[in-house]
Amino acid sequence: MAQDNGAPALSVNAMATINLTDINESPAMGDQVFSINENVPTGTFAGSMNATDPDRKNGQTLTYSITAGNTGGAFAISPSTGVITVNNPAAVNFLKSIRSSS
Ligand SMILES: [Ca+2]
Repeated sequence: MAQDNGAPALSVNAMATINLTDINESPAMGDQVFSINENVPTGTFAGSMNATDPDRKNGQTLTYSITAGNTGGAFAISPSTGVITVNNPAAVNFLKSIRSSS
């Protein structure tokens, strides 16, 4: 409302419409710990990462990738599903892991 200071005071009412613009929000994903046996074949399921994104309802999709710690290309991740599988069985060897870390 807007009102003047005349006598009598007169006023007017109008409605304000505020449009909200949807902005891109970050996806969320928690750390995960998985356990598998050593010496398993290529393609063995090792775990699944599961990220969420508030913008998924707007048609956004998520793409998964491994960015660090994948020594020897031991694992592969499905870009579309986040499923992690064994990619290089020779790099998934318990004794070799102990040796390389000591
Ligand atoms: Ca987003």
